[in-house]
Amino acid sequence: MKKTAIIAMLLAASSSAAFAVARHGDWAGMVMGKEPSKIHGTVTMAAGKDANTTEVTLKITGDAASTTRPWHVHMGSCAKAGGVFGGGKSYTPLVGDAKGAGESKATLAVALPDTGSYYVNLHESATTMANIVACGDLKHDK
Ligand SMILES: [Cu+2]
Repeated sequence: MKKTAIIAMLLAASSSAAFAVARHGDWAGMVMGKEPSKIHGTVTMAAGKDANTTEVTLKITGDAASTTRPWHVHMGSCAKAGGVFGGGKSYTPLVGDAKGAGESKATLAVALPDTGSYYVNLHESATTMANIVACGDLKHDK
């Protein structure tokens, strides 16, 4: 009887530890380049440190050397584009290094959403925003 209770507690402790990496309610996705781009990456969206803020982290590799890519989380999906989420001014363009890798973070002045559809996109450049070089749908960890 007692042994069973201890085992149950240990199981509960180990499963909550596994969830510590991606918290309940977080969003995450894989970013893939559109031909001919070889971009690969990840995006995560989680509650920010301050109340009613959301922190987005974008990491990519495989881009052309030393590029600057405007990017945003948008509402919708890669297949069905929508508007920018959380205000376009919150996003600082991603500056890639000589190996085509880069990282950018954005803090949005909105609470982490619990519903909806979101995706991240990387635009070719500030002057060719209509050209999307990479995209990734975000999945909700419910
Ligand atoms: Cu965008």
